[in-house]
Amino acid sequence: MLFRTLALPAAVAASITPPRSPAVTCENPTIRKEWRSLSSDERDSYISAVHCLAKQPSKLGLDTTQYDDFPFVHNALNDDIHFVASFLPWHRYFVHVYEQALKECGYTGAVAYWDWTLDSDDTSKSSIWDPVTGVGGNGDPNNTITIDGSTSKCVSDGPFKDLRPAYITDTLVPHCLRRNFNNGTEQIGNMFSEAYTPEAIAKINAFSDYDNFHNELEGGPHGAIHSSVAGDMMPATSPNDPLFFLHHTQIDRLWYLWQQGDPEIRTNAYGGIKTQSNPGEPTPPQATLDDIMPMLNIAKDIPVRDIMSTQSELLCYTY
Ligand SMILES: [Cu+2]
Repeated sequence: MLFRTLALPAAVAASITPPRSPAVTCENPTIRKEWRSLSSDERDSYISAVHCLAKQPSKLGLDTTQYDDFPFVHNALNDDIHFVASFLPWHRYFVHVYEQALKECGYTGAVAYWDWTLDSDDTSKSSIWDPVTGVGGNGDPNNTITIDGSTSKCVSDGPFKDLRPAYITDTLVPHCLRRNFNNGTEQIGNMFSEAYTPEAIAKINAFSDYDNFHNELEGGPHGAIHSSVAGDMMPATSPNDPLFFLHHTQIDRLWYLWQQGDPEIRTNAYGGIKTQSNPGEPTPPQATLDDIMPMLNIAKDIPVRDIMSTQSELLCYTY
């Protein structure tokens, strides 16, 4: 929308507050990049900031670190933020809060995304798992941890091999970072890549309404990556794995690209259910742009409306 300044007498003009326009509030949006197009300095700086967060005290007054605040909050809100309309805006906000935290820890760039469509030919062989240029690989069968009788593989290469996430869902149980690549069986196979090929994404993108677009994106590629990487990526404490944020930035990017397909209509296109439906209960309430997104004191609670455009004063980024 264009905002034209009319020629008014100075006194009158001064009394009128101009409407907020993206052109005024977000002049120089930061551009979020794919992980593999970061320079090695940018990567090092990002990784250092993650380790810095894992040394800072909790902002929630917990005995664990600021890094652990993210899985803690995600787990506590799990049922309010998944399989509901606010899945996309809530995670957009969550990634933004994480980005701000990385910046407080010295990172000067923008968060990066992992475009898994590029790897869907053979996901487990992707360069994203490279120990030097990527995020480290699958869990190591020779380095396992047994928690509550179940054994998982620890990531023993790459920049996050020494991370010690504190929580698994509601339990305080400091542990190694776990990954267990799979295709739904004991095999790695192609890690459910049929859900995130370029063709699969094009089909999702073809939905013109928010509700269908969101449901397909969350239930398809979003879920496929969580399930096939597994380990810490599976429980509601999935932000334990720094990969969570690269994955969710990609989900956010796909939403952004969908919005850009018809910005006039789709920037504020929103709808679907506000809360999860319980068996035997009446239809859940419908979501609106005025719904408040909780963030449990790692950031203030804000309405969905404030997060719909990435080119606002608050967010100010593009892809
Ligand atoms: Cu989530």
